[in-house]
Amino acid sequence: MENLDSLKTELMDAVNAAADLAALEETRITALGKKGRITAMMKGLGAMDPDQRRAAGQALNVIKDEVAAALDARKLSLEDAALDAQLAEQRVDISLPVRPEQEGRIHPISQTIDEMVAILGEMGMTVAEGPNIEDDWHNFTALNIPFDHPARQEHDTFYLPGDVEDRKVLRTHTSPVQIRTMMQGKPPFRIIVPGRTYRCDYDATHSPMFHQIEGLWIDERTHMGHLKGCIIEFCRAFFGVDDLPVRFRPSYFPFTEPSAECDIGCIREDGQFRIGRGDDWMEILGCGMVNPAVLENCGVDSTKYQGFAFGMGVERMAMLKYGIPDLRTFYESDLRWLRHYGFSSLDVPSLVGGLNR
Ligand code: 2U9
Repeated sequence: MENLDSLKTELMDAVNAAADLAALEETRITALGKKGRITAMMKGLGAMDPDQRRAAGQALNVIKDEVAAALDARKLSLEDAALDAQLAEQRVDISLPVRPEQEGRIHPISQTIDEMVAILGEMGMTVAEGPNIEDDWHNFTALNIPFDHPARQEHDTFYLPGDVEDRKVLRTHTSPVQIRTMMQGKPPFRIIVPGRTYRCDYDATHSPMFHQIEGLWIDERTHMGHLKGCIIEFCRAFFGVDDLPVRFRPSYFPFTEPSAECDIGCIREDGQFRIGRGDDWMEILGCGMVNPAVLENCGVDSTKYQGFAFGMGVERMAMLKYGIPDLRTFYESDLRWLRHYGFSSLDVPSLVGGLNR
């Protein structure tokens, strides 16, 4: 039998001297492994007489526990040190400014949608999404758009190849998402639907792909007063003019009854206009109370539920707010244009943090 005290001292010294986890594992094997020093001594107990064996066995067990505990403690401290070293080595200097040439910009379309979502979200509306490729029923029929309506004509709408009876269409508005939401869920509905829409049109004020945002609010007692309050509040928050004049003119859409177009106050000077004052008006969106026929098409009981809807073009709203004169520049991917009109990714629009005004 080795001298137990000197064995313990030797093993403890080796544990404390282990410089890394690999060296510590070597020490563990030397002490406690199958052929380790303590294990070998345990095996040697069998050759002793019973009294010696009991005393030596107890002493060995104490040393074994102490060495095992020291190994565990050293392992933890080496792991901590390894983690500290890794963190120090991989440290990111967050105070380092972004290199100007790598700084991205938020596109004015995304910025405008984010601002609209911030305002309408604050009123309790949540964003809904749906497919860009639709069927005739969701895009037209469910919305009470008659078969002979001009919007259905080939030269206004992008149809995908296929049988005329069940051909697919690039959605001409985001309204099919409201149809899908109502068919899948239960009222009340309070949703906004931003997204891409497609119409066969191309000139300085029309693009074959453009963006819309639409809203739908359906509940048991929602009325025209709620529609007006929501739209007036939205226009004032979006343009950042607290007393912005807003008016509603009667109009017609198949999916709303009654329907209205909404204008905001502006003044035109030398071909330029300023929003918020003056005696002129500018049309910005369409709205109305959802036609009961549309609710019934979606399985919503129109004797119990009613509500309003509205829709507007995102590009048009962005052009008005940010003074962007030509629609086509939105899609040209010109980085100089984006650096001029784009927004910092760090300025996330919110009513508390502030919309860009
Ligand atoms: C459902 C019921 C009603 C959405 C509405 C308008 C009026 C409207 C145009 C504005 C400019 C589209 O981008 S634009 O050309 N939109 O005037 N949209 S009410 O009404 C709905 C939608 C879905 C189920």
